[in-house]
Parts: sequence; C-alpha cells; structure tokens
Amino acid sequence: MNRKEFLRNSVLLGSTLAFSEQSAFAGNLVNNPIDRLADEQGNFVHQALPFAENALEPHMDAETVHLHYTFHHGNAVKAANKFQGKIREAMDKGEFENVDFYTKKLILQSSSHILHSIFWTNLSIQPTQPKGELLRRIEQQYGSYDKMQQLLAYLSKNVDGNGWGILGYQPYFDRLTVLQCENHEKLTQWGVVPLLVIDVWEHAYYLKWRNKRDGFVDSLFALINWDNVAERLEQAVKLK
Ligand code: MN3
Repeated sequence: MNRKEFLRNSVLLGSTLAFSEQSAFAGNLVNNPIDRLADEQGNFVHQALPFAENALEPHMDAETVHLHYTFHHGNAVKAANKFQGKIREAMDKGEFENVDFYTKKLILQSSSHILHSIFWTNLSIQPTQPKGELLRRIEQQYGSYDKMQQLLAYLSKNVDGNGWGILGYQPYFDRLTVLQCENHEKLTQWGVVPLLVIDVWEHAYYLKWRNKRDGFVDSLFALINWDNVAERLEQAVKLK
C-alpha cells in the first residue's frame, strides 16, 4: 500500500473508527512512504491502524487487536515520549548517568513502537502472495517460499519468552535475513531493516489462542500483506 492508498484507507475507515491521531497523521507526513513513527519535532506518533479492529477475524479477534493496538502499542509510544523528555532534561543538566538510564528505557519502548507499527501494516484483510523481486530473493536464498516460511514460523514459535520473528533486509550484505528477537530489541543485528514482523508476545494471541502460540503463528500467515513486505524491501534496497 503506498502512502496515498494508506491515507485514503485511513480516511475511509475514519467514519467507523475514532482515530484521535488521524488528523495529526495526515498533517505531518515525512518522506518515508510507509511509516510515520515520529513527527518533525521528533515526538513519537501512534499512527492509525490500516484496518478496522474486527477486520482480521477469525484469525485475530477484535478485542485482541483493540487491546494490542490501543494499550500495548499505544503505551509504548507514550513511554517512549516520556523517556525522551527525561533524556532531554538530563542532557540539559549534564546528568549523563540519567541519560544512560533513560536511554536504555527509550530503546525498549521505541523498538516496540517500530516493530508494532510495521506489524499492523504487514497484516491485511485481503491475503496476497509474495511475488517479483521479493519472491526472487526468497527463492534464491532459501530455496523456496515454503522453506523460508517454515524457518520464520519455527523461529517465531521458539522465541524464549516474549519477542518477535522477523524477516529483514541487511543492506550491508544485500541479503535477506530471518531473525529471532527477544523482547523488542535483543538478538538484533546492526543495519537490518525489518520487512515482516511476527509478534509472539502473549498479548498478541492469548485471548483467542491461549497457550497455543504455534497455532497463532501458523494462522497469521493467512493475513500477511506481502505487497507491504515487497514495498518495504523496495525501500530498504535503496540503502545498500
Ligand atoms: Mn505486541
């Protein structure tokens, strides 16, 4: 989905969903055509969901989407802004120990914000298939789409505790990479741009799937917006 389509869909959804961020979102776009995670002053922004909260039923229930988007993601945005303010205050006072303390807190919350923002746009009411350059790279590196999907599913299901499975692009090596992330920021790799992220924190599935993380991960592949993943790859390749 390009920026115009995303905006148009947001406007269409606006009549049925109350997005307090919507006007701010439309009014403060920066250059990245997919994401707007911060405004021009550097404040973190909780951009609108690209679909209605019940749109992903039955794979993902509306209550889970509501709680996940509004509180888990939303609170990460609030916390990131709070910690960023604390860092600015501490910098003004020259209190570097406090800068260090709040920077670590900011990294966790801003990483949550980044991954959740990507996560929502990775999901779609209309299932699509990987094609073009994305599919070519997947087949070249992993042998087939099925094999890559199996690897991504395996890593996602087997995260220790809370975390994410991630298909990313590594611009330094011009290669795709499949990573397992603990919490929101651990086990990552310098430079990798996330293309497709799978949230396996319990809040992402527990209401519907209970303890069956494997079932949730397998089910999620029916919702992947591969056009969004392909668009992310197209942007990321420009960084090489
Ligand atoms: Mn989450």
